[in-house]
Amino acid sequence: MATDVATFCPLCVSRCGATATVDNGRLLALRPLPGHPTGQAICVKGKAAPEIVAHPERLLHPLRRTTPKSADDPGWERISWDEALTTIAAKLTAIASESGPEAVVFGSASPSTSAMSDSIDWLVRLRRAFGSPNLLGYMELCGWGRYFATMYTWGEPVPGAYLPDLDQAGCILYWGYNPSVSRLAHATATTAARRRGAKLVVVDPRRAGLASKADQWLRVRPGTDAALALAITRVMIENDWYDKEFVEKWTNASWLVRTDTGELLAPGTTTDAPTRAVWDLLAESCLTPEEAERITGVPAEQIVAVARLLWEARPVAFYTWSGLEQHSNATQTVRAISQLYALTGSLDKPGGNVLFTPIPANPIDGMDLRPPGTRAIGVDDRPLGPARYEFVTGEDFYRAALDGVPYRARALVNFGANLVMAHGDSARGRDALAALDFFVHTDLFLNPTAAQADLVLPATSAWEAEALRMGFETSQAAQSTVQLRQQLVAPRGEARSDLRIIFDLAVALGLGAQFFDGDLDAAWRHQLAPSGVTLDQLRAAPEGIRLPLETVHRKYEQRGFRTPSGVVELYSETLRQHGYPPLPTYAEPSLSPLSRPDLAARYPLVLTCAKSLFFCETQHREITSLRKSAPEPQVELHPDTAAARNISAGDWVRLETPKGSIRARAKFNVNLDPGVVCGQHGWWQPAGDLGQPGYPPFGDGSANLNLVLSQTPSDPISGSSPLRASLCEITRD
Ligand SMILES: Nc1nc2c(c(=O)[nH]1)N[C@H]1C(S)=C(S)[C@@H](COP(=O)(O)OP(=O)(O)OC[C@H]3O[C@@H](n4cnc5c(=O)[nH]c(N)nc54)[C@H](O)[C@@H]3O)O[C@H]1N2
Ligand SMILES: Nc1nc2c(c(=O)[nH]1)N[C@H]1C(S)=C(S)[C@@H](COP(=O)(O)OP(=O)(O)OC[C@H]3O[C@@H](n4cnc5c(=O)[nH]c(N)nc54)[C@H](O)[C@@H]3O)O[C@H]1N2
Ligand code: SF4
Ligand SMILES: [Mo]
Repeated sequence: MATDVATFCPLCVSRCGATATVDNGRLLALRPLPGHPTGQAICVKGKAAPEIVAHPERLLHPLRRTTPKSADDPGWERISWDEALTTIAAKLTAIASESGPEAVVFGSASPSTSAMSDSIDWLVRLRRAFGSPNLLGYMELCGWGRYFATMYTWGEPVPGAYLPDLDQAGCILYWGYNPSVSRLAHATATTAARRRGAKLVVVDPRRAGLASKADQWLRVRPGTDAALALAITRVMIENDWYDKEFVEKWTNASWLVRTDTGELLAPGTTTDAPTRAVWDLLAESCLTPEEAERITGVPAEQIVAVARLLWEARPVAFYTWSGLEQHSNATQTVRAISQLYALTGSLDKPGGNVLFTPIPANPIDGMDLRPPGTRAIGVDDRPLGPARYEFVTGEDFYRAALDGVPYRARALVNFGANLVMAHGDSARGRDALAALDFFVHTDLFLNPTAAQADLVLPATSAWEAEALRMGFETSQAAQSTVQLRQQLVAPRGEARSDLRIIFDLAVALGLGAQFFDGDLDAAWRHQLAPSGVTLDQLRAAPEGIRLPLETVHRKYEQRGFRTPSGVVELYSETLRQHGYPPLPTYAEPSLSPLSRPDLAARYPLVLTCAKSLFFCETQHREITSLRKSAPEPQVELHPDTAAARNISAGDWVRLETPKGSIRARAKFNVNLDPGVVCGQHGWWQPAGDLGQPGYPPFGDGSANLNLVLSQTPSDPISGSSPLRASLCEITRD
């Protein structure tokens, strides 16, 4: 008999509350769970959960390769879990004793695109307990701008942790973020906010998702967002459309700067040197709307109108994401938007960006286990970048594996990440993986990254194992909810949950003492203890338990900001001391028609990309119901751009960059700037049921966008790759 069980979908960052229908050991359906704070809706991917669980190509057993990495066929051979775990522990221990634990890099699929969100903190704990400072986790492509770049202004992650208070916002600003595709819970909350009268501003080269409903849609040229922000800021300043009290009291606007050295002087410092106030320097470094129009393509009048709207409709709540992360100027762009946001005075106020109070919990990510004395890969080159926070960029990892700089990365323990498809320079990624002495990959499917592994471990899907989620982030109600996702169906084959594998590995490595001797329940009890909620209570309440937590506003009035100076650092002395511009600046993207006129003649179009509603990143092309809706890789272009090249809608085209070419179908989009095209990454998997082919990740016939995109020249501060603004030409195939 079919039964309904409350659960949540962890396939993407939305983590939608859901009702699962289970019958006779099979998952039949996933539907919304309206009482759950993220349960208003389920997307097509969530609805496809039963197909994912039951897919015939799922990995079911641990496998060992039997041929050299250069061979076309890894010759996978089934082995037991015991043998797999013993082999991994022996290899990692040997490498650590020969080369130090830092030679072992740990990797994870992004928690925004996979159920690794269930276990990422425990993986970080394992890495730290093992002694490695190196986590390969897409920080430079996905999280840097939201989390760490903003630390240099706010001392805290805004908007990464300080999320938009959509329920009370007067004006919502989405900048390079399309939640209709990427985070359903934000999209539904935004629609509700619009209904009660909130204004909406969207900055995006495409009129996608909520952009079509926005009060203002700013069609920015990819990679020029900082120029736009600097012009909006200038209009705010010139018209007094900013929060003077906040700026004076809580930022360093009134502090003095030595004009001979650029040094920022703390209030009260005396000097004979010439000085100017930060505010004056800042105002001068902004752009006029006309200058910004020339750079960004956004009309000057619209820039003025948006500055006015932000002021009149405040409080402003904002979010930025992929559209701003993957650029050679990512850090400065985020700095410019942080500056603009500081002027609204909306931070940490109702309806602005706030820190929804989290459920009290014991931290499990093992900060206390960090061994002293290791140096993360990349920290020498970019001391303020991701490596400072123990994240390795793709390019730095490849260099460490291939060239031994700054030391040799010899092993990779990877959970899910499809590195070769997800980073630019795919072929270099494959070579880097082949150069490792040992590579173990855990996944549900054999992806092109797994093809370079020595061992492959089968992971359960989200519905085959329990998982604990403390906080659903998007509102106070969501952040107050703790839920233990139940095991709904038995694991397929010998698959184990990522969490089980992490704990088993820890025990095999002799780190059981830091992992509750492999006892997951004991680990969760420890994690939960400060919350007052017990594991038994959660098992009896599959829909989750909501705690009576309240958001605390204007925390800075009690304790200041968590920057070195205690105020919002519009002028960053930290950046200056490292040789970077202390005030937000605009730098032309590294691969643009203006910065590379030599390439622009041959590759005249600006190339960006965006996610698909139907798939997560490089996944899900094998799922029949999803592939039916989006059967082939597409590139969006303006009809005039197509006509000039004799291309009709639906034609197969070649997307050519200086690195090579890939295939895609032409999709017309009249709302695009004719000079801009938008591709899709992630195409490799066939959908057997539909007779839809796969595409080789490398070489002829490939549809892998990242094969022809490059990781460099990257952002000088973070190493972010220019995946969202480069140059290409489109021709008929
Ligand atoms: N359906 C689905 N959901 C997902 C994912 C998925 O693959 N599929 N992935 C998950 C992950 S890992 C992430 S990181 C999030 C990302 O979520 P989003 O950031 O919302 O994802 P994107 O659609 O890639 O990018 C957002 C918008 O940025 C625009 N854009 C491109 N270039 C620029 C630019 O230079 N400037 C500006 N201002 N905008 C630009 C694109 O047109 C796009 O509409 O989504 C998560 N959720
Ligand atoms: N050109 C271009 N490149 C991009 C992006 C872009 O927008 N444009 N986006 C970038 C971003 S934002 C990100 S986050 C990265 C994403 O890159 P990845 O994090 O590598 O994400 P996916 O491509 O979704 O691949 C996830 C892999 O994990 C496996 N997997 C899924 N769920 C689980 C699980 O629960 N456990 C385990 N062990 N494995 C699982 C999947 O089968 C798949 O093989 O790509 C980046 N690359
Ligand atoms: S939006 Fe994300 S979390 Fe929600 S149902 Fe779809 S895939 Fe699952
Ligand atoms: Mo991401």
